[in-house]
Amino acid sequence: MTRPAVLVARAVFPEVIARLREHFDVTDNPDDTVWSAAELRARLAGKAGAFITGSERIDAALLDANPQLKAVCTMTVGYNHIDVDACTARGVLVTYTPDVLTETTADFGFALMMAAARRMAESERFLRAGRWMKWSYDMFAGSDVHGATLGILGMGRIGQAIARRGALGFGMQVIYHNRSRLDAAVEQPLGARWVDKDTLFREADHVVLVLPYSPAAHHIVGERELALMKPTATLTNVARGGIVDDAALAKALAERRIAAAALDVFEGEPNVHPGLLEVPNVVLTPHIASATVATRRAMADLAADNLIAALTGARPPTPINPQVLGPR
Ligand code: 8YV
Repeated sequence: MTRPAVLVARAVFPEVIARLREHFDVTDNPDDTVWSAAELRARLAGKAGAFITGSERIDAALLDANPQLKAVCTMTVGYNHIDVDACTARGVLVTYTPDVLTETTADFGFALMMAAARRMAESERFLRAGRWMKWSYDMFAGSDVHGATLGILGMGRIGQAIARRGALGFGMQVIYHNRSRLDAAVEQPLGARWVDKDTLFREADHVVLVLPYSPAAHHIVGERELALMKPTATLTNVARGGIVDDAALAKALAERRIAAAALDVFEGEPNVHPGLLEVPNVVLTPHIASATVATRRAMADLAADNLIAALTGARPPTPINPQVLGPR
């Protein structure tokens, strides 16, 4: 019996490739080349399944060129790189990797927020440049994290995990904005208070963005929102590029209209807005919030579990559009 053919679009753990090879005829990408849209489309020819990351775009044109494709399994929790409606309309299953990265991503978001508040990257660059000559009372004086007001935009799984760190570990007051208010059972243990978006920007000492990207969220943080923030406040983005207007943020940082920012995601990454590279009061990391060995392995394993189930008639653990699944 011929085995289904699948494409693994980027390099992943050899153990995960080996597992996939037990079920499928696997074409992988050990050199980790980032393919153009046309290359990806061409390499998917004859493939029933695609194992992808956040760098691969799945759209209607790609699906139309590959009508044999049955499953797209991404090793990400965000899925704005996939046109899910186009997949559903063509009966293509889409799966993602929620939960396994929640705590790891929350650790990193919290660390970035602390690094911005306490000016860690800025002061490290100063020391490495050989500029540390003496102690001074106000050298790199930042703002406190403990006891401060934490403002979370997007109170999903990762937002709640960051809120837990702030409320239970650092005595922070948590305010949040979400389309819908959370149950009292979730709010109460954290002392979390729902506020409208403008109030969040006005009142928070540290704003953390954890909402999924959608066209409605494009530049949800721009010049207007930055102007609402306190001049002592910080902004951290571990969500997606495009949620923040990076040009407006670079300007606000340069003019010290907010104290500092910390960014793990960027508009048009891996390119970074040149204005952000010039300002000292921003911590910049290359989209690594979920990057621990254990978590990346759990993400890859879950994506593989999904692909194996999808193409062997079993129920995939984490589908995004389960409506395309027939009875299994
Ligand atoms: C990934 C992420 O590292 O899961 C997500 O949505 O943004 C990150 O965890 C990245 O997208 C992998 O391609």
